[in-house]
Amino acid sequence: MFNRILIANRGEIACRVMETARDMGVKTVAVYSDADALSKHVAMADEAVYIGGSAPAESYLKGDVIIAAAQQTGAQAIHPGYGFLSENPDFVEAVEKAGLVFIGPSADAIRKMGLKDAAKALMEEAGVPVVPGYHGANQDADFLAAEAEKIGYPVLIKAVAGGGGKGMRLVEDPKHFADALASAQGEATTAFGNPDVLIEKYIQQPRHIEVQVFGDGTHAVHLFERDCSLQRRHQKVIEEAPAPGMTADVREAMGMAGVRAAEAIGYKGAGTVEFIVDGSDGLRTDGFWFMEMNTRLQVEHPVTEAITGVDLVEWQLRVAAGESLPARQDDLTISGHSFEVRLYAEDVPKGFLPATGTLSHLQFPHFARSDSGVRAGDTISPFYDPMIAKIITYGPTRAVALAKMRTALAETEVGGTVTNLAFLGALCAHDGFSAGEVDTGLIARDLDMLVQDITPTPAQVAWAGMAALGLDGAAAGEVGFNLWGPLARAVTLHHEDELHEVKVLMDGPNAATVMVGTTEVKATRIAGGWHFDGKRAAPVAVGAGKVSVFDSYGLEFDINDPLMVAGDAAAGGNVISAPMPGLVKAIFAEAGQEVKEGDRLAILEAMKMEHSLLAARDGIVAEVLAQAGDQVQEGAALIQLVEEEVEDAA
Ligand code: MV4
Repeated sequence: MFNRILIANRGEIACRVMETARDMGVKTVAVYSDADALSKHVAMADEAVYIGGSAPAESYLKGDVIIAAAQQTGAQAIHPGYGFLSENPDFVEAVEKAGLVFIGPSADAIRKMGLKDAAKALMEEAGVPVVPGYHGANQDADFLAAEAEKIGYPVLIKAVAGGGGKGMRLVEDPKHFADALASAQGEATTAFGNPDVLIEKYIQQPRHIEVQVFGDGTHAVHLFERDCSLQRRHQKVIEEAPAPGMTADVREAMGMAGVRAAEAIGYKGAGTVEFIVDGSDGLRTDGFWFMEMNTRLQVEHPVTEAITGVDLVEWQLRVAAGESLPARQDDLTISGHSFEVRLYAEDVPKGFLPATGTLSHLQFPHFARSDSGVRAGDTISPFYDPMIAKIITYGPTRAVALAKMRTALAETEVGGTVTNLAFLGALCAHDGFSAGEVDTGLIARDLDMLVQDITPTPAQVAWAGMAALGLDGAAAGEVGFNLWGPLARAVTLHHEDELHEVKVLMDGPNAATVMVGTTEVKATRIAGGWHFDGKRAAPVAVGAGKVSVFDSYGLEFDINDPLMVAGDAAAGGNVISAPMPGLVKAIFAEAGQEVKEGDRLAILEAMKMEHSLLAARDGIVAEVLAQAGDQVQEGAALIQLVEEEVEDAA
């Protein structure tokens, strides 16, 4: 076994790998970027090496810098995690050339699965079912149209270099084929620099079922299937194992197809063979087809671990260190059922917009596995995937595992950012999903029902207001006698574009009258804890200008700080500041320049989007305080305007 490995990744997967390495007595080396200097994966590692700037291209994608870090710390092997360099064959070759072990497949195996058309041809040869279609070299439009006729409509045009649905076109009628082909080729050229496409029979009501495989470079075993049909725009939301409705013979057929796929390319390590499955009429041994192979450990591997009892990272380390496969196929069995949800910092009602924030509070469920790369106090930055945690439950049956997930989600508390918790809760309570009716269209079909704008109740707003004012002290006397009396205290809270005016009048140490707008709410303290309508108030957390009430899967309020508002008003729009942390992409102003209200003065890139920053008034630029390429914090002043004379200034 290795003495020391380097983990070329960050976040939850870096932490996940380190946990197993630690259990196996293997020392760990973390690498980190500027944004991650204080992060959990750095704290967990035995040592950590700084590798560059926050943008992935400046750090986690720098293969040469990472290899140098491994050599400098005496690491013998590199675990790539998922994403970043995990499926980059050039990186694998560079690692091996440096005399290190890549914990994963060979460069050759990765390349063989990299191009969809070549991979499909190879799989067909290996006896793995592939979707009926054309995946050859002839890209002539008339030829492809003739192939589409042979396959039979509806057909799907896919980019050979594609993935995640990019460059994909559904054609239901031959008269639309030529246009769809041209548009798919155009998108493929822009996205991948390769216009080539393949044509497939379109599978109606598809399910996504994947087989976990594990190879030693020659032989492979499978660790059964996962169902990842619950997706939104090709992003997995909930995964489970085993697949609902799976039968012994379909499982055997899919498992063996996965093994043939892995052995055909001499696969070493953990991999996943994805199948598209016709879900229109139960599962059939002739109703699944190879889609692609992911040549890495996947995000959703914990559900397989739960039902097989195998630690897949332990297997990865053992096989990479030269041991033979830890189990034979006949030794592997499954029992029970497992679910995984992906908890994200995102604004679901705003179209699942990625969110950022400092986690003022973080509590994971007591009776579930939580894989996370963040702790309370950590920041979800705009540079990386905003996943907060994966929550995994296990039970003897699907119904029990799902009920445990509902409880686990209700127990989860995240303060300091909005999350998709309520969305996950709604999914886990969805009747069709509960009944095991999973398909890739479920979320889109029922989106309105799953995404509900949560309107906080007056009691919840009152409680948030009390917390914002520091009047939520649990112990009697904490509030202080000076605070209760005839004087009302007021605060304004924002929740999803709604403003809430809250006035709190302390009627005594154990009673308060709270006005939420024009609604009166009574709060009483019983045995030290505040109650509304006889019900104990939910936990709250206050921090960084926000109040989080851990009720209804978490309500996030922004505190409208009267000092800040006063400051803004006094500034009279003198300063253009960053509304969130991000990267300055461009500045369109220079000192002395005249600007008009609404002029675009800068572009800030944050949360995978560009935000235009506009002049709040007419004026003259006094000073430019940032330049393109700067990483800035929330609130950082970027452009200063010349002070305006304020008429009513004292
Ligand atoms: C398909 C399909 C139907 N028929 N291929 C979407 C992403 C890419 N990896 C494959 N995808 C699909 N390929 C044929 N021949 C439907 C999809 C598809 C899908 C597949 C898996 C999981 C979610 C999906 C959502 C929409 C479409």
